[in-house]
Amino acid sequence: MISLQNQIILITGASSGIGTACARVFANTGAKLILAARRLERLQELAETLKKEFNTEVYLIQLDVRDRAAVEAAISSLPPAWADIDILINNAGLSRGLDKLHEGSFADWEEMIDTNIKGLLYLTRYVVPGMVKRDRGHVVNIGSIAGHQTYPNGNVYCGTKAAVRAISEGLKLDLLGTPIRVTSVDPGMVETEFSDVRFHGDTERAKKVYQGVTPLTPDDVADVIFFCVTRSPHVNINEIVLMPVDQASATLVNRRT
Ligand code: NDP
Ligand code: 8X3
Repeated sequence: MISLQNQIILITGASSGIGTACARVFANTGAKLILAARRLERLQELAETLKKEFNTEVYLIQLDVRDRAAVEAAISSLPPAWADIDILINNAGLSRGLDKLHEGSFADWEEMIDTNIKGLLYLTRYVVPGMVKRDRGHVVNIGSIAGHQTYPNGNVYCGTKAAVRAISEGLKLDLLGTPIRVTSVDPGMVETEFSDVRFHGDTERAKKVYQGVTPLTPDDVADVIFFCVTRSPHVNINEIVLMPVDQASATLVNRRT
């Protein structure tokens, strides 16, 4: 297992769910964390907690990953002590709506495509050249079971996660000959704000998604990411699919109630 002491880790979507769990797991390793999301207040609260609990050095970026110029500015203006990113965790993402394709919302589609695909690409494009130059680095993309199996009404979200899977594979191919690692971590059902966001704040509907099952927790996913980034430098975990025991496929879930 390699040490993460003084490694610089950039986590997008750190204000909630899997991103926050990653920040907590890595905060306890001696790594320095760059945390990015739109909700700066949440990041500030998280940073305070991590400093208090683990004495972690944290740098915050209020960032909408859909804004290419903002991503470029954020990465190019990092102070020298923070600029040499070792690990990029492309976690920011969301689903919007659960509609038949022919009845879907253009705004929902654009938000998902701009965040899950284009945002991930922007971060990758601005961060990876530095990794290539320094001859070290690891990119972890958060995909989904939705990128392996399309489910009814999941159309565009599933399409974005299939794209993440293809992009991870493409990046791995293009980085062959460098020591940079690329991993796609693809969870099934994880209880986070994901369903609240999908259903535009309809909390009752969101709660039903997790009713009668034991879903994954964000910590379960962060644990797997920790495993991937701490393997020996010659080992690349290409892809991991993790699911709750109560889930057999994107659509087949064992509900006890
Ligand atoms: P949450 O809604 O809890 O967290 C999503 C995070 O993404 C938030 O921190 C949010 O921050 C950030 N985000 C969303 N849009 C943007 C944006 N435009 N710019 C910057 N940050 C953004 O959901 P999860 O933790 O579940 O989701 C994390 C990732 O995991 C996503 O890629 C999701 O697709 C994936 N995933 C989730 C699963 C699940 O069942 N929950 C299963 C499989 C994959 P803010 O709003 O502050 O900007
Ligand atoms: C999130 C998991 O199955 O709700 O990517 O799409 S699912």
